[in-house]
Amino acid sequence: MAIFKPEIECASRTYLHALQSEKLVKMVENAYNNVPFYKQKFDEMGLKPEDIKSIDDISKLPFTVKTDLRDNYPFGLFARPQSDIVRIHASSGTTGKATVVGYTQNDIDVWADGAARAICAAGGKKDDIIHVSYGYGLFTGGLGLHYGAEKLGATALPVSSGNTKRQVQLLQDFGSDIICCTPSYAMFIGESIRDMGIDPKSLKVRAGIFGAEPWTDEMRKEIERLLDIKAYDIYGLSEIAGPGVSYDCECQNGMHVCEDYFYPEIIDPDTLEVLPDGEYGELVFTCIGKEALPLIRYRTRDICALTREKCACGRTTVRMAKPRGRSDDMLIIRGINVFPSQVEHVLLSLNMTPNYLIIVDRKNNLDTMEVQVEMMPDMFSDTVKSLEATEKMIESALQSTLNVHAKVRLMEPGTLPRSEGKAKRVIDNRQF
Ligand code: DLL
Repeated sequence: MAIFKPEIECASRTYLHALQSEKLVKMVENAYNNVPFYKQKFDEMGLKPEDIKSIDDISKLPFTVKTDLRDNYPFGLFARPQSDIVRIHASSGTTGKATVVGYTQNDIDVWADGAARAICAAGGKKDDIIHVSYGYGLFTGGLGLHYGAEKLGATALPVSSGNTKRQVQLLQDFGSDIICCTPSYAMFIGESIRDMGIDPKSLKVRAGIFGAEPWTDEMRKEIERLLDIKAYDIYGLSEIAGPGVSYDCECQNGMHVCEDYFYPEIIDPDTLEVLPDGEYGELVFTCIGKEALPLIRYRTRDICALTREKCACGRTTVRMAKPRGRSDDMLIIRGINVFPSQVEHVLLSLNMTPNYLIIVDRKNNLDTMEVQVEMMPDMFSDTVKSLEATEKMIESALQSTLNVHAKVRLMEPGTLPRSEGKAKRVIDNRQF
């Protein structure tokens, strides 16, 4: 299968090391000179940009966490003036404020390059139609794969998510070759095709690029069976770029990281020590190829492991395992990130009690979310009608903050479980 950028994807480890070193030195200068947050951090540590001479010095650098983005909301960590920013995306923050990411034209090119590598690794070619069913908007999924498809020279089909019958119709009528969406939506489309009595073999689609949420190899097999395609994993996060930070090749044996742009490390989330290849820990990225948001040692909270063993596909870039979970409490519901603290924030802003429980399930392969919240004692005497109206009001407030529908159930005061230690806020019945 073709390789989009063999000079990088198949480069020697020595070459990659030299390239990463050169890029790290530049990015550290950019961060220090243009982002007051980093200047202050370096100064407090007594660290100077000149102390960083190669990628081997990376462990001298401070970590960055999601709350640093929130504390500098919205544009405080940007290293470029507004006039150089050509795009903004955002994802869920831990409370009411989103995590905001800015891109220069070069950053968009870097990101599109990563996404193009991913599509090419999934067998995508110039004469393919790439059916993009990730959401378009502030979420990076839709536009990420879209620009990747164009960069590859293929035809991007910006369907966006939802309206499953129309998705199927377009797959039939346009003869899309590759479909991109979340794995749970791929399952749903596959089942809809089956329920509509359509033989998946009658569709031209031959591969899918699925990510934005955890999924298992069993689910991969099921999607491959339902849609009669080969299913490829793709990973990314808004803070670093979006989809295409890493991607599956035909060996489906770990995702190749675009390590000329995003330098990965695995750390022990408690001691913050760097762990050797093969050991599971928290994934950390340094954006050595980006201008507007040069994040240093960004803690993704995703738990996974790295390997630098050469892959049978010929690529030499480091591979990451499928993320196994998170070192924080973030949930991914239908591909959208949700923090329990966001739910709490909404409830408190509506003067509700902070006694709540989130129940996540998967029905017909689609994630569902229910928020049980205890009534205030004075609500207990309200009529059923007014309680239903309150539930609807909370549902709509949650929808507008989380971008995900959550069913709300008001519970009698004192009925939700109490804990003597950490409150248990989430019951996740899904099997990953
Ligand atoms: O989900 C970017 C993306 C879009 C990736 C489309 C792949 C395809 P965020 O909304 O910022 O960005 O969410 C990032 O989603 O830290 C992981 O926890 C999770 N995630 C993303 N891809 C995968 C994957 C996009 N392939 C967060 N497997 C990340 C498991 C994934 N988890």
